[in-house]
Amino acid sequence: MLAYFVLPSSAALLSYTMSKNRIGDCEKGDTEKKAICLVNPEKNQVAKGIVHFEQENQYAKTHIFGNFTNLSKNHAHGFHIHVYGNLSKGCLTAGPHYNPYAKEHGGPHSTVRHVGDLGNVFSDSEGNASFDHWDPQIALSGSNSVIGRACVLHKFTDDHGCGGNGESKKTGNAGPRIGCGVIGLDA
Ligand SMILES: [Cu+2]
Ligand SMILES: [Zn+2]
Repeated sequence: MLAYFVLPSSAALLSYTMSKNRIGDCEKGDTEKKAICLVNPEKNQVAKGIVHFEQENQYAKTHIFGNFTNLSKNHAHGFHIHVYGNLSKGCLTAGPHYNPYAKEHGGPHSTVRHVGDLGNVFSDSEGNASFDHWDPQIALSGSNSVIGRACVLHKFTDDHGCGGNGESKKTGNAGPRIGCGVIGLDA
């Protein structure tokens, strides 16, 4: 008699727990996701790059790494994720920095930042650069997903919001957009 009352309720609890955290036998979001952004030069510009994104699950930091060529020599170029993947009028139609929480602009390690703030890409004496960063805010699924948005490379250096003017808190004074691409899913 006791078992009759206990069993259904534990079964209900178990099924509740399972439906909350699981889809079938799989934990929600436990599959690794990968994405790629081919950075192509804006009109009359030459900078290019390839950037990879890898996230083990939706709660993990996203590994963002890649290479750039034809940059200004020995220079820091601002690099961000902008909100739209629309490049119909070049990098301009990618819109502002991806900022789902309506915060001020910052650097990749700032507490207050746009989700899309990736800081700078640092070039060597030949204008080549590699980029390698683990990001706690950028995601490849869920509400902060950057899939279908754009990665944008700038002419000037991102001041991480420390430039002491209004533009610094919006764009980091990174200046014109010299290259961009859409972030798409990768195998
Ligand atoms: Cu930007
Ligand atoms: Zn920003």
